[in-house]
Amino acid sequence: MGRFWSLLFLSVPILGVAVFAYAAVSETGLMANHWFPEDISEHGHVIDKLFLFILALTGIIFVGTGLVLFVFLWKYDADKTNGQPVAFVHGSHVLEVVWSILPAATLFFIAIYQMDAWATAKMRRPMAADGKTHKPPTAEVTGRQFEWRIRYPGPDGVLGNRDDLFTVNDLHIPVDEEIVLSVKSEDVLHSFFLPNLRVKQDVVPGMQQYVWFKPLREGYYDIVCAELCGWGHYKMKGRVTVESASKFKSWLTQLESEQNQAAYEPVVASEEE
Ligand SMILES: [Cu+2]
Repeated sequence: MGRFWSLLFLSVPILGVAVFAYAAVSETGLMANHWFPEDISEHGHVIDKLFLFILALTGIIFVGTGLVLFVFLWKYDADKTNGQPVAFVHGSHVLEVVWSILPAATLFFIAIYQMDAWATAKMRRPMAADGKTHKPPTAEVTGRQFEWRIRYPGPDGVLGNRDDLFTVNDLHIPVDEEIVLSVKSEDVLHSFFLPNLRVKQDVVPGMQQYVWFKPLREGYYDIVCAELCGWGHYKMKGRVTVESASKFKSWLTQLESEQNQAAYEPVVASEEE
């Protein structure tokens, strides 16, 4: 029976690595597209590199731990007579220190190693053409249970006034341009996730966040919520349309005319009546 368990535990690292490798290389069949979604962003490769580095590091430790577990189960099989009495040990100070310092040093290394990636993704917010102020957001995205509300500045180019344009789950952005989005939440914790652009930002009510990226390929891509935010979390899905600057402009113009037609003009009672 001990042999069975040791082989079962040995299958964990083997199957684990095999499935990962198969998903990464297969282009058709069951596991196709189970690896990274297509990267269409200028800085996406930085995130992917970091991800793969951490995956390799944890993968090696995972396989090593699995193998050690197998060896011990196999060697000290209870069905076999080992002949030696069980030794009682109090533990080892040396081992405790070693297995505390090693992970701490590794984490410290990763913290230093990823500093530039973090700064590019989260701290170096793009500047406007004048070089003094931050680039204003192309649109504002507000997560709420269970949709993404999107707001564009109207013809005056300023967000937050009467001529703003609204859509739901339908974000359009121009290709080959540095895009800044302002992201917020109206109710609970959501996570604004654009898998193809390698952008993910948690949002909580009362906090204003900015994300930025540069899309390099036109097409339709997903917006998803990456934080369990309630019963309808699974359907909190929107669409990003990356299109040419001229198409984007005409889409905005069309949105504007549709919205003007639908606008409710309050009836002001005249003084004569
Ligand atoms: Cu959500």
